[in-house]
Amino acid sequence: MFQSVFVIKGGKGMITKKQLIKELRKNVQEMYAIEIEDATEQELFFSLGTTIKGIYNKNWQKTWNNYLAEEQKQVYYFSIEFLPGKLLKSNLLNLGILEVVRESLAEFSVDLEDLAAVEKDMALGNGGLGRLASCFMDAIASSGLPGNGNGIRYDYGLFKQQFVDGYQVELPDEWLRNGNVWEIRRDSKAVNVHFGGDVYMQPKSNGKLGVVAENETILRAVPYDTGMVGFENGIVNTMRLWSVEIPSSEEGKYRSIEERRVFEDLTAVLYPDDSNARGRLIRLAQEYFFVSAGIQSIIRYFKKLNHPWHVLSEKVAIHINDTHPALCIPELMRILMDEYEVSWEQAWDLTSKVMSYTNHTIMAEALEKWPTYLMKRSLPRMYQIIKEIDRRYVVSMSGIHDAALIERTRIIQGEDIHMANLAIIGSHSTNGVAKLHSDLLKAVVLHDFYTIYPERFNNKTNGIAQRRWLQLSNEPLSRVLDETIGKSWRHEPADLKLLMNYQNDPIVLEKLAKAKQQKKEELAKYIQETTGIIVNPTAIFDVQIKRLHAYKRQLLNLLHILKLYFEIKENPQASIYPRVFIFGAKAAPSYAYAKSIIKVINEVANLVNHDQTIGDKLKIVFLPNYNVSLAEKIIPAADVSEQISLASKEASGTSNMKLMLNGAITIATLDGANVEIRDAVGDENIYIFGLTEAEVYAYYENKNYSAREVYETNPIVHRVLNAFVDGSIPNIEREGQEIVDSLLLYNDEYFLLRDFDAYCEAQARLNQAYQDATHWQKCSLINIANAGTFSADKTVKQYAEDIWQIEPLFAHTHQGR
Ligand code: NBY
Repeated sequence: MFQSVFVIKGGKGMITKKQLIKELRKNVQEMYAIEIEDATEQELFFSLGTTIKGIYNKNWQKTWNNYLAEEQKQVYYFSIEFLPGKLLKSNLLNLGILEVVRESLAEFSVDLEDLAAVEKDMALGNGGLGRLASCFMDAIASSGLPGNGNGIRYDYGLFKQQFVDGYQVELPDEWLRNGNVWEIRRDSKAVNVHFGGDVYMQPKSNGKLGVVAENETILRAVPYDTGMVGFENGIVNTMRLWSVEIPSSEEGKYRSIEERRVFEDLTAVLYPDDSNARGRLIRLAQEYFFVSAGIQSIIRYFKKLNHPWHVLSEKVAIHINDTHPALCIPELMRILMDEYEVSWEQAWDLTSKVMSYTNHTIMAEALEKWPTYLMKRSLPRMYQIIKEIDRRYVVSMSGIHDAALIERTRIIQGEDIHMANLAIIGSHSTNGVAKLHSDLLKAVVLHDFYTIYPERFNNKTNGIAQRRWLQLSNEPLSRVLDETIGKSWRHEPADLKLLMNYQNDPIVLEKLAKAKQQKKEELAKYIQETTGIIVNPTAIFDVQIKRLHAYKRQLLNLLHILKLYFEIKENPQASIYPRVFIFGAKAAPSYAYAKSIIKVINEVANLVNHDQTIGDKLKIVFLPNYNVSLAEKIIPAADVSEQISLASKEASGTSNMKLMLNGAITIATLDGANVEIRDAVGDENIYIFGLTEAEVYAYYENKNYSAREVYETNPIVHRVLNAFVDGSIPNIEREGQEIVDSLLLYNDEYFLLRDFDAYCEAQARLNQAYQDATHWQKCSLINIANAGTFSADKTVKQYAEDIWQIEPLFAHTHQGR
């Protein structure tokens, strides 16, 4: 029975150069009726992708057959966003054939890097939340864990960003235009999803009450599967993304093209908002669509195993990534009750055992609420079940907890359905994404629930896939690590710790500096090619990359830059080490204030970069269209990592971990995972500044912050703010005023002015420290050495043990790697 698992092999030696070229040649011939030598890059990329897929398909089948044969418990990670980026090199690395393929292509004078660049980023996510889901997919497969992704195959991913006159312009992301070589469409696994209509109860022939639905709109959910290749372990898991189609039986039912369009376009675009939960009908329909399709396919799988229902929670775990998939809870209830006549009590018991939920934010505007009328109208059966969950919740808590507490925690309040409340009540686990964040959930945001269900709350600090964020994106550093500490870190990120033994070794420090320099030169070249700006590659590369949001305080960074600018102008002799400030950030298209900040950064860049008196001392580069692929270029070249959100607002952050792993030194507030980074590297190896979370809350409590007072009493703040409205910065009449108003008129919601001096002071220390190259390099080494603790492999193992109760495939067969 365990036989087949032994056949699974991964890693080096999987295929020889000769075999690979033979396969590739065959594919080019079959797909395009030409020879490798005559193929365009595009054709070659697709043929190579097909070849690679052919290599892992057997393992994909075997992995699946083993899960089936062993009936292993599986986790299904439901996420409305996945952000894998490009897959070619990641698949090659994980299959252990990166070098073989590189060398094979070289025989035809083809550079693997050029081919890899042909692939379009798969950008079906906004930012941290979506990228985390993809790091987890990589880590789950690489840890040999039985886990699958479930999401939406958007026709258009996150918009492409361009700057026109310094303004953000959004263009559609046509990532599927040339086809997607990695996906497999599975018509045989398509399911129907029902919307709207009238739902009521009626006695069935067996006398029991049954649910009858009339006038529903029925849509077809077609799955497209992508293999998630584990790192040198022969495992290939599945990310299943659903696409909408109109079933042929329904064709005639639409009254108008407009009406049809709404449904046809259900999976057309990703909502580009990473912070505001907007109550849009289509968004709700998207949520239900992938939830219902996913749960149906899970139940179909479970039925195959032929077990009684009470075994469900021993075979299946369902993870709800933020509240967007929270309808998993009523949908599983519906299927169990309506389709299989399971009692409410048993269905509820199973549902809460199966479900778990991660919260990614404390920002009130991001907490999802749906108007009851919308739920009632578009998903009437969901509404009925949610109402009943809510009713039973209130009844079960009465007499145990006081009425006010129950009112504050129930699901339906006034005209709204609170999705986080549904997710917490209907699951057995709620976790935050960094220690501080999880503590704040317990103490503040979800405190009421914590008093009711203390045992459900736990922390799972985020992690990153070091395969993509170090092995793939930073080959020079990876080589230095191999030479210095051996290669075990490639499988076991914790082994990066071995580097600590070399913190005083001048040769190693020198090698690390060289590796960094190489990546800085590559980035400098890219900057010149894409923006025309010439930067000095020996300057400090100071990086802030993340979505544009007021709480992340890109504006604080800009205030400091302006301070430096004025200082240099006044005193060209000032001892400021040359610095390049690099930004990458998209603003939600509807987020006007964030867009104003982009405009202002671009105008300041324009002013400073063209100022002859400044020269090389200060350059500002806002790279357009920040995405996974651009992150892979920027992060390895960074000297400084800006993590300057207002304490308590950033749930975790993950770019902080990626930058640290690549030897950047962090300047940060004690927010999110920055706190744990500080604990890992020690106070001497990070620049911490600003209000703590407790001080921020004290201000809220005492309501005694006055931004205007800072402005009136701090001459530098005065000077810098005036520049926004006195014409010193050209072309920002409207935006400059808007920003000054937000700071002075509306009292600076995110305490930029309060933290300004502390930030500048930390920046000055950093500037000083950089000039002692050995000291800086040692600090950088210590950051790299301690970054292993933020590995996604470690994080998903914690989820697997504490929340999902799943085991690696190899644990079952007692087969080590
Ligand atoms: O999740 C991010 C957090 O801001 C970041 O601190 C954390 O590291 C990361 C992973 O845990 N949250 C995030 O990316 N959120 C979204 O993208 C998002 C998207 C949509 C909506 C809300 C948030 N929405 O309301 O529709």
